[in-house]
Amino acid sequence: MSERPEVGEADATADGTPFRAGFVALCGRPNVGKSTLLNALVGQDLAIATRFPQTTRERMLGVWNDEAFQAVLVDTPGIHRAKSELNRFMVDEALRGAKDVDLVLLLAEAPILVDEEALDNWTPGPGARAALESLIELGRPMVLVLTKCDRLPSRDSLIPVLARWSELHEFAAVIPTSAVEKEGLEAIRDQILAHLPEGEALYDPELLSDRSMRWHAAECVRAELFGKLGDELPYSCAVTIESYRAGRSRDRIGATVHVERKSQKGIVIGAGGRVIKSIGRDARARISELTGRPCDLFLEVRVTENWTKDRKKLESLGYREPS
Ligand SMILES: Nc1nc2c(ncn2[C@@H]2O[C@H](COP(=O)(O)OP(=O)(O)OP(=O)(O)O)[C@@H](O)[C@H]2O)c(=O)[nH]1
Ligand SMILES: [Mg+2]
Repeated sequence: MSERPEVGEADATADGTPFRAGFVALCGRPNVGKSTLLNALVGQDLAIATRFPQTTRERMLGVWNDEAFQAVLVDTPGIHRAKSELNRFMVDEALRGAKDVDLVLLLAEAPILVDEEALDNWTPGPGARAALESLIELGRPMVLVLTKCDRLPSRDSLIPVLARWSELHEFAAVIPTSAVEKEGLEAIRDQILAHLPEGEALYDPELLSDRSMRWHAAECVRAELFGKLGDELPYSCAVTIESYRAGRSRDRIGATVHVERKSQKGIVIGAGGRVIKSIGRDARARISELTGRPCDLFLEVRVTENWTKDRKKLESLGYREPS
């Protein structure tokens, strides 16, 4: 979470109840749907979401302005067993994101199980339990959000799943959801409202996220790297923005894609520059979607040897703890 701004006295909402404002972290294992849910709640694609685990690397605050509250939603990286320096940074970042918040939404995928016997024997896996344990240590109220329920043949199959989860922790609520079908979002809203303290909005309601457009532009490029480069290479890629000039009618952005090894550079560029061109074209469209303005995007690929394993190099690429 970021520094909590000073809070003034709350104004009443239209129905006379006091306005509420605070922080809500979205946490859980990689790929469970945290970024997708944040986007669904705020109603805009602020956080990149891909079919690959470990897409999100840094915290991002997305501001959800409801008539009764302002919830500052904290998107976090997935909690997992980290091996590289980059992965350790990501897990630390996730736990920093959940520290001192008013509510933690613990997201977990609803298991797709068809036969009853498998359901009776089902229990959250070791990774999910470890994520839960590390969040319990932070001592914040927690709501369990079961995600991707649209994939289930029947919602009845959730009853034993909800029961197993409830044996592990006293959640304030357990909510089956589908971000894709916008199901369960109202129940999440109710829980957020119940947990936020009374107070004025913490952020300017015009502000969508706490991150600069430069940061979002780099994320847009990363999303396209995930979309266009096989299963492994995106994990070796980082993106830095070298220049961002807002012109009168269009923005002009220069970015570098960092890879870890020389052999990776050729793959990112592709024969005749085909791959990098298509990454650039689609990233540009994503950036324009966010800014509402056309832009030119110039991409360069550079080898920053073994950057995922070296704390100093990570910091130089922007992955650093807040000072
Ligand atoms: N069917 C279905 N798929 C979903 C839903 N929510 C997310 N997904 C998919 O799950 C995948 C992962 O989604 P993300 O939002 O990136 O997950 P995440 O938890 O942020 O992942 P990391 O940032 O990697 O930890 C994407 O392919 C999403 O489209 C849902 O409600 N239903
Ligand atoms: Mg994510």
